[in-house]
Amino acid sequence: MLSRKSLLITTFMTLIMSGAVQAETIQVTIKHHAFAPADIHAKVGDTIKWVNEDSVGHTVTAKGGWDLTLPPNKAASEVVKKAGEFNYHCSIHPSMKGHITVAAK
Ligand SMILES: [Cu+2]
Repeated sequence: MLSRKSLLITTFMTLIMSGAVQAETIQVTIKHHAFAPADIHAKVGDTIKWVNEDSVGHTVTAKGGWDLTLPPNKAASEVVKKAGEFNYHCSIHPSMKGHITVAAK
């Protein structure tokens, strides 16, 4: 007979395998005026979280897409909704650039 604990584990594993816990969070750190990693791969439904570790503010700006403002030592995130290739930059420091490749689910 299954114990309560193994029943819980079985339920959890089933959830994972059924895809209910499939979406991932991908973290991009902003440090020394650069996105790291600058080039990431994600799937539709994933969350991208930018963490600003600089002492100045930055933005995550994509044409026709996101425009997130990140004050010093703050984070902001966005759920990826469509597949494709996306370039983004910081509107305060245009030399800061990032790239995201999003695969369909
Ligand atoms: Cu910046």
